[in-house]
Amino acid sequence: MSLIEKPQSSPEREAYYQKIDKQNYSALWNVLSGIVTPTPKSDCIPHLWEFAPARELLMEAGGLITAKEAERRVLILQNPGLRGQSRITTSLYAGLQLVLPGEVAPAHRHSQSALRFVMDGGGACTAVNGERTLMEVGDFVITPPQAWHDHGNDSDTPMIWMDGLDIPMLSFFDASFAEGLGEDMQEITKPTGDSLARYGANMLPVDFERKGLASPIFNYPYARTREALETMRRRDEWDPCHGLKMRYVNPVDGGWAMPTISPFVQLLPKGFKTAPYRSTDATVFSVIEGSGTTTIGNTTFHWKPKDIFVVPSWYPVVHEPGEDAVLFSYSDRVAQQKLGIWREARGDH
Ligand code: 1HN
Repeated sequence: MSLIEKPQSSPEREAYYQKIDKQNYSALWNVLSGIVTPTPKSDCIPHLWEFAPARELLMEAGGLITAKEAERRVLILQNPGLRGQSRITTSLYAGLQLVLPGEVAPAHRHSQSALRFVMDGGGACTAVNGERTLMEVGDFVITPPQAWHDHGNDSDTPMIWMDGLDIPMLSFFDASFAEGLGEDMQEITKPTGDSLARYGANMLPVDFERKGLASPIFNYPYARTREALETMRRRDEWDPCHGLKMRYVNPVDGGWAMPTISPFVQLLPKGFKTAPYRSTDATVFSVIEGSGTTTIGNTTFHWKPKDIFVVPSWYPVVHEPGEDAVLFSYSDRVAQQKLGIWREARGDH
């Protein structure tokens, strides 16, 4: 038996395989090398989506269907190696959502976790669990599993954000539940800014009891994030593979902000070239500021603000910003870590 080579065929063996197939068996020795591989093998391939053409296509959709009729007016980012599967990596979904001025995306809830990463426009709102938040470019917003959520745009500009969901993960586990509220908007029971004040100011209510695994903060505003990065950079401690990379946390326990998706933000200063890095969590990147290149395996992608690119599991990655750059990213690292399977390698091995 070999992990790498498939045994040779013979007429007797083929007859045997046909016989066992009829009884719902198959021979492990014929498939072993394909299912237990020496290193990760994925149909997910590296790819970059430029923002400008995506925005044009979204605006065209804006003339074809309302947010309400569509439920969510979203263009799914299809990984070219996983077409037709509504996924950007094997375990994660990504889409670009447009909400036009005056529109609402009606209230619903589902077992999938969602993140929003705001890309274009400003001043649209999302409501989660009875609280509304204004969304600005660069904000990272969470919709926890089974939380009622609806979106509205009272501003005078179209608003576009990236949605990141764990849809493929939940479908792998056959654990999808979803329902509509039957109303456009849920009832608002809390003042805007309540959760950020209550849970995001280095304090917690004295008798706080957690509900669920997601962070009780649901908007991590970019203004705060950016200021923190700018203050930290003065110490000039750069990780060779990541520059200055932070993870968004749940203040309740210091763990990840979401139960199934790991969100990150990193600053890469001008002139910095990262050392090769790979990890088993395929990662979706969205450029917030700056331009540069990222080499994923043998392919080099040129990026600028609002572009999105995907790094599959175990591909070596090298970032080379042409100017100070800030990248948002998300992956399934938290899920892999909970299962004890996450792995990384630094440098050229
Ligand atoms: C969803 O609820 C949203 O709330 C966006 O904005 C995209 C894709 C699939 C399933 C639910 C949203 C979604 C989604």
